[in-house]
Amino acid sequence: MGVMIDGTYHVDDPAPDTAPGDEFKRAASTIRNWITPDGPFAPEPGRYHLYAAWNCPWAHRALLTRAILGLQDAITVAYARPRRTEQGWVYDESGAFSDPRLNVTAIHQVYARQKPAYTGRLTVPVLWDGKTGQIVSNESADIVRMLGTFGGPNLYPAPLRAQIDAWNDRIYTTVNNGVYRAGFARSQAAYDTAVVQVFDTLDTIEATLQGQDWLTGDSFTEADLRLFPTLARFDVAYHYAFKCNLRRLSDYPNLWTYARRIYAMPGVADTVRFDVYKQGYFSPSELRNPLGIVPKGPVIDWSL
Ligand SMILES: N[C@@H](CCC(=O)N[C@@H](CS)C(=O)NCC(=O)O)C(=O)O
Repeated sequence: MGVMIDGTYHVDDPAPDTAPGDEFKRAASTIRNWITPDGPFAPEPGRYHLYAAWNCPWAHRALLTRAILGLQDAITVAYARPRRTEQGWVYDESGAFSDPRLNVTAIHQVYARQKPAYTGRLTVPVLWDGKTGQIVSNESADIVRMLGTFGGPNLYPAPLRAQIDAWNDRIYTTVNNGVYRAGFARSQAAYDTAVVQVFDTLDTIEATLQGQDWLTGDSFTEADLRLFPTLARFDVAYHYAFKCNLRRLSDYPNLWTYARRIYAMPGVADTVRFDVYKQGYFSPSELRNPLGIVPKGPVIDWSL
């Protein structure tokens, strides 16, 4: 996977993703403009374009927000191919994995248009502005929040914000990124720490969902939205590919019902591609899956 330095793409990545203690460390996003009613980035239908990949859980946050807020016609999407190449996330010239707006063949081509010249990782999701030709944001948490300015149900209502923030913090560290800290750990100790945290939080959520439908009580919020991408990938990918195998999602009665309740919400199933998750997470990797063989199972029924 490459990086960009001063607007130029470099195939070799000089900065490893590990911190002291052999723990996986995710780089911070750096393009963080905001959509606001009075501009310069105003919420106008048809103006913005989302660079996504079906298998990326951070892109999934943005796809879910688009679906749940009913913004499918307002925001266009380009889905990258499931497996990265030495060009990073790539797009075909046509078909299901092509870019209908700029017709780029790699995400680095979008970052290369940025002014001032971009330096950093070439990640998805990217929310791109067709009017200025610039990236609005490459931070999924911000994209989720700012798509709320287009209308639709409020997923971050003021009275619940403290609760949502607390869930988001814990779920980001120990679950959304926790599964990566387990799967990408470079030592037994780093893996042990991460995997225990994943299941501690899932156990807490299982207890919380005893007698209530959503994390904060009666209504679906951003906290539920941000948990779902990890749940959707759990049994098909993280359980095996990232060794998060103390339990399966489907072993938790409340969590499993909850995950299927979200899957049954209008538009949500259209954001999920279990086949692509397997292709992506079982990509050839010298450290984890040298031959890139994709397992056949598991067979899971997501209907309620
Ligand atoms: N902070 C970013 C993280 C996004 C991210 O790490 N995306 C991964 C794919 S799941 C990526 O594109 N990685 C490419 C790279 O780091 O080179 C966000 O949440 O938007």
